[in-house]
Amino acid sequence: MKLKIAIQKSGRLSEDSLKLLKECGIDIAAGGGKLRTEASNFPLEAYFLRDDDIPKYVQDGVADIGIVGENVLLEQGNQLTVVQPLGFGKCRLSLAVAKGYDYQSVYDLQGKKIATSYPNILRRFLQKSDVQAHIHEISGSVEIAPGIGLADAICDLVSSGSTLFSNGLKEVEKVMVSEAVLVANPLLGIEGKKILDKLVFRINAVLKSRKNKYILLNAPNEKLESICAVLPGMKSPTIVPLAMSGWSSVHSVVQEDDFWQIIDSLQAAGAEGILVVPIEKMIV
Ligand code: PRT
Ligand code: ZN
Repeated sequence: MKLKIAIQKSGRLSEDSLKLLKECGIDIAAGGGKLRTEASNFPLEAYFLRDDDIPKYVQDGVADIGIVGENVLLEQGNQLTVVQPLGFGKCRLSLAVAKGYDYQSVYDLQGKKIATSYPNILRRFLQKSDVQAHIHEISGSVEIAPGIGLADAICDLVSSGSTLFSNGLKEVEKVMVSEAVLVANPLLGIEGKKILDKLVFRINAVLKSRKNKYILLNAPNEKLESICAVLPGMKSPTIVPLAMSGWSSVHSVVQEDDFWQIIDSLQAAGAEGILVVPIEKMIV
């Protein structure tokens, strides 16, 4: 059996989805307008689809699993299992109004016209906020709606904010945050689940490695204790003596989030010759 995965054919999630699979050691020859292709070295068959179609294909069992933005999932309301977030395709769904608009609170949207491609998510947000507004559903170029008099506000995806900025808009409410997630058909059979578990194991190893760095440094032996106090390591740091007596090399793994703070503390504790290296896979 082969597990069937639905991936966005061409768009913001395509490259990162294929890159993730490649880093999991799965070779998929995409491109050339192909709709379907098989991995050469893993029991996986990829279907290339529009992102909006992915939840339905997985729901209907045409594909077993898929990679799609949480925004699309929530908008469509499918009953899929979210297996795990994938750390890319990060964005937020936000409300925005003209820059000059004196916006105070969500109640300023009462009775206003809001253009969006996400009517269901927006409707729920407005209901929760106890605001009645007119939702005008459009499928693309939402950001131009206020400028051409089609709407007073928009509700659209934002990542860098430059689209809003260049259209004279400002972000005023964050409706949801989103990233790409791996979804699965809840009725996936035992054999399919086994392949999925294998895939998830590899994905976790890749995602963990992206969040961590391998660090090597030299230190005089009398400073080792204070240096090790800063470095957690996977179990504890590795210490190897240097050829020069009285000195050691310390190896450890640090999280990207704490990275600069740890470097500062290490230098203060007497570390020298600090090297930081990317980790390719991390199995813990
Ligand atoms: O053809 P298909 O239907 O497959 O693709 P699509 O055009 O519908 O989707 P696509 O490729 O644009 O986006 C796919 C997914 O990427 C979305 O569903 C989100 O989960 C995720 N994503 C992440 C984004 C963005 N960031 C994003 N910035 N999707 C869209 N945008 C758009 C946004 O709509 C706006 O037009 O980018 C513009 C804003 O970007 P900034 O950087 O200027 O703020
Ligand atoms: Zn789409």
